[in-house]
Amino acid sequence: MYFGTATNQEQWSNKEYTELMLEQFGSMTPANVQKWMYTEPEQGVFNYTAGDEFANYALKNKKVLLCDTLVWHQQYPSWLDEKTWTKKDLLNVIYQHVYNEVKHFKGRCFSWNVVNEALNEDGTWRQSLFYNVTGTDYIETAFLAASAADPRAQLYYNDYNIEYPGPKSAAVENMVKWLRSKHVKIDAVGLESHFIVGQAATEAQQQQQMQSYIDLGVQVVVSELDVRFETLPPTEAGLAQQTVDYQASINACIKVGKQCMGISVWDFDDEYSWIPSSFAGQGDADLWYANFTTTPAYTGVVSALEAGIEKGYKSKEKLRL
Ligand code: 9MR
Repeated sequence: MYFGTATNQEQWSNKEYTELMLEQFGSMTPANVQKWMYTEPEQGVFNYTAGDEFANYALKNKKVLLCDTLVWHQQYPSWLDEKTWTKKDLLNVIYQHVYNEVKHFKGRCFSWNVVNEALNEDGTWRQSLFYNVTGTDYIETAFLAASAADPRAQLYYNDYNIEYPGPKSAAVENMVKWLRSKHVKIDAVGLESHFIVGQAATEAQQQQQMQSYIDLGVQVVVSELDVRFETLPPTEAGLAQQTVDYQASINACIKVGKQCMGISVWDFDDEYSWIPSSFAGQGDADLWYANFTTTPAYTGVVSALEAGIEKGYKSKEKLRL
């Protein structure tokens, strides 16, 4: 099992940040540099400079490299929207993009988030460029291209609000069944786990939902965990609740056993969190405050992980927290 974080190179010039990252985490996910807009800025012109820098740095520091993301309705290049595509041509473009990128990083990525966030909250398909032109064929094409390019990389479907039973998680289950029935390689579901303090899925709900995916023959990961406050500053009671909310995900992952392969937080220090720019006035979602002191949730996460290790659920390897 790994316990890791998403990060960006821009932050690595901060020594305090980088020391913590290298000391505390067992895996690294690039929060941006492997996304389509950066890796294929013009059609057929690939740029892996920043992605390579990230990958090599992570591996040099003996981190598990979790690669992110191949097909997503955000952060894709503008040329995709500037043309009117036939289904055949767009599927070909998707195949070429995924194949080229996965091949480039072959042997370095433990996993790929192949398709991100393809569903609406009610379990219907998101009306993205990809869906509008190809229907659900783009999903199959992306997974096929990824498995052809690197048969050893773990291939994930990754989404949020799929950590508990409901229409969206039911739709993910159907997607897994559909891909598996067609013998398309999909290894795990990534549960992003972007929660709000006091509104997170409970440990029991998360364990139940993880088990539902596992029962379909795939594994699970907690891929982007954070628990944000809707109003700031946090109260003492809020901090205690945030700790419980963080622990719910850790404990659920531990309880389902090896089939939950790992947990990543999406940024670990509030200074660099994505939250304030996406949710004005919200924040303090991470395990360290902006000034690099630990939050109560950090202590709670460490004790939940240690309890899991003692019970023998997890190996200590790669687990730095
Ligand atoms: O952390 C990423 C941030 O730097 C980008 O500006 C943002 C663009 O939407 O994407 C963030 O990462 C997202 C991830 O790729 C998918 N799940 C939600 C994450 C937070 O938005």
